[in-house]
Amino acid sequence: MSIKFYGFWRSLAAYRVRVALKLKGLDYEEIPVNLLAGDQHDPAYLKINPQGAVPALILEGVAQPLFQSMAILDYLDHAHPNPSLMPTQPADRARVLALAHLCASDGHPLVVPRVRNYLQNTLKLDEAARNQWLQHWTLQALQSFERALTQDPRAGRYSHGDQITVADLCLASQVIGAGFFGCELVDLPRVTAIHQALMEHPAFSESMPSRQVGAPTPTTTH
Ligand SMILES: N[C@@H](CCC(=O)N[C@@H](CS)C(=O)NCC(=O)O)C(=O)O
Repeated sequence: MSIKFYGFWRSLAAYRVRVALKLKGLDYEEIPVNLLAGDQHDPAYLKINPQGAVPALILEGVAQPLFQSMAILDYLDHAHPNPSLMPTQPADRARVLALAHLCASDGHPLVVPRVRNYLQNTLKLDEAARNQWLQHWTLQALQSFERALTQDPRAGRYSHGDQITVADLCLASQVIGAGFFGCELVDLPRVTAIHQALMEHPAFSESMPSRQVGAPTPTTTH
């Protein structure tokens, strides 16, 4: 089955999908959409993802492209159930989705390029104020995640026991964002420990932005 994965090296939402594709052992071709150059607004790309964002997936045998990372993860988990990225019990599923959405629905949307551009170009916030915004909302999601981990005995080596779930994909992407925006991860021991455990898995480490096509070399700033 051929899979075309529209991503971008530094996209946090694309990272989640890249990790899932690797965890499930699926071969894919990654097609970079340069978000810094505005390629997401190209009319041809808008036919693939009407939102003008990455990720998007085109699958052989599936009539329309898939978009929105959480929807893509849900598709992949149903179409390729091994290994599963969700627990089976309803209450456990609700917990995992709650953790995932802390990052994917509440933290991440506040720092995407279109929001950063609006802060800069429309609201005319200077760089210091923009950075304060990015750090504040990125850290707030991680602090909520930390509290949720601390308050629930179901956390384990990973966010939900010893099974890698969508909560972990979202957590890892949020921690990457924290790195991009210069957040200091203090007082987040559970988040930090789980992130370290995830990075020991090749699907997570090989998906890192710095290892993708288009990423700046270590001597270049971004
Ligand atoms: N909720 C969407 C977010 C998609 C999204 O905003 N992706 C960012 C990169 S992480 C993007 O492509 N942004 C383009 C822009 O803001 O112009 C998802 O999870 O797929």
